[in-house]
Amino acid sequence: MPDIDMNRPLERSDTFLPFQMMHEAGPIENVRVVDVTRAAAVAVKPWVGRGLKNEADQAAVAAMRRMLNREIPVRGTVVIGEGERDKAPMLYIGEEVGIYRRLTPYELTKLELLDSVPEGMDPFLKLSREDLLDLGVFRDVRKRKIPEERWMTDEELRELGIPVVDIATDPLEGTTPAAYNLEGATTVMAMAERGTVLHAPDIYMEKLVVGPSAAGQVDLRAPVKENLEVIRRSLRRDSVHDLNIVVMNRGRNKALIDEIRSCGATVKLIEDCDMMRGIAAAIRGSQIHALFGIGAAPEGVLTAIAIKALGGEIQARLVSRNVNHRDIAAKDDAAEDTTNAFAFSQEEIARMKRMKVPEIEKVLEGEKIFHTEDLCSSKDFVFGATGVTTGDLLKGVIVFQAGGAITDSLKIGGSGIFHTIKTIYIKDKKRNPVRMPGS
Ligand code: VTB
Repeated sequence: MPDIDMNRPLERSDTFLPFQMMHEAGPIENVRVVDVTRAAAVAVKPWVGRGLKNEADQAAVAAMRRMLNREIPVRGTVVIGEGERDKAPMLYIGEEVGIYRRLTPYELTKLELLDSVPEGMDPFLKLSREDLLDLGVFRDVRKRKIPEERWMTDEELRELGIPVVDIATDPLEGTTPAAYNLEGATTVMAMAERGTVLHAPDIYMEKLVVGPSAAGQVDLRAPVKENLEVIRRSLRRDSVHDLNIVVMNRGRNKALIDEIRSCGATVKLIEDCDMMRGIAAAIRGSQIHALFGIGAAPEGVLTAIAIKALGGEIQARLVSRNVNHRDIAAKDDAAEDTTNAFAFSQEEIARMKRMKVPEIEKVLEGEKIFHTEDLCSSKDFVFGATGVTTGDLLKGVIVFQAGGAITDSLKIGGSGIFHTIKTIYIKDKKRNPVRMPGS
């Protein structure tokens, strides 16, 4: 920190900072992603602790999609989402969302049946009322395609200042903690420039995540001991014993956990949600100094987007789903994982190819290391998250009997500005006046 002389006269540059903050955030960073994650978190709340994972997840997905399509002025394509179209009805990979999405004929039909076609549909939809009627009355309308030239192109939208984005989302990160009312369930959404986010299939990913001070100095291929030493030095700890490293409690990470412990560092074992814990590694005061080990790949890409905004680093390798996914303590035979992490099934290879994962040959050899920039190369981007149940970074949703809720969210983006957003909504302020959080 430079010394500030409080007695010197004010200069022009003193008032510059607030303007700089406003202008550094690009149009994508300014998209209201937290409105989307907040809606999802509040929608999940009634399902917390009910033991119903899918219902909790579906509540988040439906709320997100509705909010995106009604309120968020972008044209977005889901690149990391609920899965492939045939498996997921909503927020599937490839689905277009946002106010400026290209509506499906089915959606148009519904509009037509419910109402007259809203005038406001132009200027992004170049369809006449006759076109719509044409489409609308046929029963097989779902299969019909509206010719490309009828839609505003991405370029035309950009010229109007409308963001055209890739969307990465984990509508409910931690369906298990949500269903069992355990720590750390979160709703998550990120947006970046079109074509800048790795389309990661839903397989596993070996991750090494560190904060800004150790960024650029760790190496996923180096011995654990060396990486721990780099992290110790960068955080100015006297000893490796002061480091708290997060690893998922799974048989596939057993050897790694033993090694970290034998180097003297503490391991924080987690059952779920390695995304927010990875992000916490780049936030001082979170008591988390790094994340190591194998978790899921889509979550790894979302981690990368947030880590990039925070100036940290992630290094990652894609890993087959065949590795051990059981808790270390769950069964004795779960303890050892002798599977080759890179023995991908034919189906996994086909999926990677379909999703255009780069340098597949190297991936198959376990030699392809994805760095932060390989996972997200966008300059203008945004990441938002809202707590469902309380975790390391965010408090869970609180709902009032009298109607209303308190939510806790964070938002970060390309400019590096970090927003913590506490939202209090109360319907009946007579019975339930607004209070300072924590009082
Ligand atoms: C991981 C982790 C996620 O689910 O994917 C985990 O990255 C599932 O791992 O954050 P297993 O297949 O070993 O059970 C989460 O914890 C939550 O979605």
